[in-house]
Amino acid sequence: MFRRAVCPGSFDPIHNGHLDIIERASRLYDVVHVAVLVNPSKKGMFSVDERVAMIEEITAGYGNVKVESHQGLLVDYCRDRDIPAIVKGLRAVSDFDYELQMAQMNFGLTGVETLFVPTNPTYSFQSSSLIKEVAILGGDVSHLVPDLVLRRLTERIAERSS
Ligand code: COD
Repeated sequence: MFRRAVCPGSFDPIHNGHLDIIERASRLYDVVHVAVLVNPSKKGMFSVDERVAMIEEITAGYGNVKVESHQGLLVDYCRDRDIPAIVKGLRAVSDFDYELQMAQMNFGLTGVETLFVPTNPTYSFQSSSLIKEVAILGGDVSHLVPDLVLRRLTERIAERSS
């Protein structure tokens, strides 16, 4: 039986901190699902399809990563695909309270486990929202995101300002 896990998130857009967790999960599990969760009340910088396409291209070399979007509860995504584990990166104590609540809620709903991976300190300050803010205001984010994401971010910001 394949050992499966899911790395869920908004990934708007994916950055090097996310990628570090996905790569580490891909060494621990036979198949890693990356689930781009749709939040209908939140308009992102990138559409969900654009996020999925970027992550697919960036993770293609890992060989065991499957990228999909999902609208609804994460536990339903896991149940429909027989995924017993959710892998999350923990950046700091400030992440812990909310992540613990979600882990306990998800376990209570269907028994799915959550495993926390301590973030690599190199990436612990990274978040998609800060990266977008810095990029929009003209700062250099080239060391924080994969090259493909940097190109798409630059294009999107140029489109919006034209
Ligand atoms: N380094 C390492 N890991 C990181 C970093 C970093 N710098 N930043 C983020 N991460 C990891 C974290 O594990 C994070 O959870 C994940 O990457 C995704 O990050 P984001 O910012 O893209 O995504 P979030 O935090 O918006 O994702 C929240 C979810 C979409 C996972 C959550 O809201 C959810 O499960 N929604 C589905 C609906 C649902 O089931 N709700 C009930 C929850 S109990």
